[in-house]
Amino acid sequence: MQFLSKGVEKFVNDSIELCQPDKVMLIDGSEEQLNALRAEAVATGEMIKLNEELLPGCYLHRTKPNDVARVEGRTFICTEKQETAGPTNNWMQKDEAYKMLRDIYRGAMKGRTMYIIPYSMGAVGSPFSKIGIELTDSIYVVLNMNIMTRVGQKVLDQLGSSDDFVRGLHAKADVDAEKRYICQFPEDNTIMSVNSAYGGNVLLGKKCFALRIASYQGWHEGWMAEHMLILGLEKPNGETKYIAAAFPSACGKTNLAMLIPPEEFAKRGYKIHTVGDDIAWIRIGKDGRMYAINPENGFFGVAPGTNVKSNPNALASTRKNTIFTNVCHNLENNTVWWEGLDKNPPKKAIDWQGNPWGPEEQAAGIKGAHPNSRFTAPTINCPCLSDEFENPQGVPLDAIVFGGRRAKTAPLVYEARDWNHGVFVGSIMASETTAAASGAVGVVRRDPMAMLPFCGYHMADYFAHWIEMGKKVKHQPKIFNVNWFRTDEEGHFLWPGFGDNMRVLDWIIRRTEGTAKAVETPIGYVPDPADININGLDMTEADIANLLSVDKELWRQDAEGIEEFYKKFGDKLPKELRHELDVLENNLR
Ligand code: GTP
Ligand code: SPV
Ligand code: MN
Repeated sequence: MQFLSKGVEKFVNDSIELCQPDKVMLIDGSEEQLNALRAEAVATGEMIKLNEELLPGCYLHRTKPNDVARVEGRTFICTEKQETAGPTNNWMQKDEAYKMLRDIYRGAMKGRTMYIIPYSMGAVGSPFSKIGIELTDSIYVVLNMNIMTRVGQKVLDQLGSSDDFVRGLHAKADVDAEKRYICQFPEDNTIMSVNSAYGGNVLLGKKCFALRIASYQGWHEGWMAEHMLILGLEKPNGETKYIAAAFPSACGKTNLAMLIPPEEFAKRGYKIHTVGDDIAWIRIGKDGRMYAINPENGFFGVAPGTNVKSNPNALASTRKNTIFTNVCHNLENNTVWWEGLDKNPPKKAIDWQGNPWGPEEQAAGIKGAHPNSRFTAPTINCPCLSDEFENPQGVPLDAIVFGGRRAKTAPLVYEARDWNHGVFVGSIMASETTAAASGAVGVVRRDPMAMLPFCGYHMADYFAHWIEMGKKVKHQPKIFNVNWFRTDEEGHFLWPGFGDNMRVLDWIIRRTEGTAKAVETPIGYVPDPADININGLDMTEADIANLLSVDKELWRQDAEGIEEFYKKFGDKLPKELRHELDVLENNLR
């Protein structure tokens, strides 16, 4: 095949020779072509067309039960030297990885069609944006990429004869979990994903490119790729402040990004505008502030727990032109259902594994939807999408927020003393694992900046890059840490969360403006309990004080865990972070 870009031409032709597809199809982005693919996927049973009246343009897809989440154990950073990937990544020597992978890809598309997907991360032509070419043998991937990114001929036109694009080769092969590999080659702008057909493993623009490859690019080019939502908080005076927040997978980014303020705030005119729910690319603007774009064009959101109360905006986003993956198929009206959607589970349904499902199965504790089942919804469906979503320059950040799932230790919110302390706060993040990745759920692990599974290079270099960026930026965003997940002795959440998180955002914004009070503690500034607005909440100031308490003994234990974690990085750990840990230990003495 011929392309204006000789790099694209070589990549496509080499891949055709390796994978030996029967047919090759260039995805031009036209509705005719996409409709034909939808019809084909329905005809082969790959996707199920849902009720056109209730869910227009929506489809259901089930992946194999062994292929329902990211696979961190089989995800590799492949570089010349191990030092580049660092101690927190699985590593393979890149030439050895290419050799091993070529054997798996050889002939893998025989009898299948290879689709060529030109896509742009970020608005086509924005100075922030980057282009990728994904080759895949999966219509599901084509249709998801068409929602999650900007796809088609317009992207090739933008690329022109340039070779500056990220190569992504995906083959379902036999969906053999033993031969599954998600390999990133950051030195070569290349991704190879094989033997999976599930979301984060195969929608290569998302975690593989926009975080693993892009974080490495950002390190070299002076910008940052982060696992962050971006939201605009509009105040009654019409001014909008922007916040980016990093929480690990399935820890509340989509929910916070689409938050609906409680009555107490709504009646005064506060509004939240969604810019992004998962990924932020951050650059320093000419005015010395940090600017962020959301490089994606859709939401790949967790379905279970999404309902009219918890996240009406997310639910509304899924009512048309959405692809559902591994949710429960409601046969009563050919729609979808998942745990936590409503108290009305279908009597006649098919579960995420393709088995009949109804009241009996439910009573037996069998789930209708997989805990990591997802919706792929276009951003334009979101009722609270920010007017700035397409702004090629991004939005200026006033605050950066870190957070995780901690039953104890971390208070509801605290503020870092300065930028370097904020980098420290991000670097020591810990959170309970979730169903978003295969493996045990509920185990506390260190997940710095929510990037442990997504940083494409040595984590100590990544920390150093954060510190460097702080030096370069004239107006540093303030840095905070939040924890919506503190529990009592019986394991009940102490904080109502969801819309009420607005009360914490309000304090954060007032801190950036210098109008809210705080108390100094060994770990940083926490609010004066009286400064968290609890009007309309069934809570007392004493409850808030409890949520904000800093238990020195628990923090001493945490500091020991941080010492252990930091040991991994040896001499490469930036001295600024070593200093912050010394300060913390001293404060706790
Ligand atoms: P990824 O898409 O995997 O990156 O996840 P995410 O960070 O966007 O998480 P999401 O918003 O989808 O939330 C994941 C789970 O956390 C859902 O089951 C939510 O119901 C739950 N959750 C979100 N916000 C809150 C909160 O404020 N409090 C409590 N208790 N649960 C929450
Ligand atoms: C996450 O796991 O953080 C996700 C879903 O956003 S996935 O695309 O599978 O990575
Ligand atoms: Mn995510």
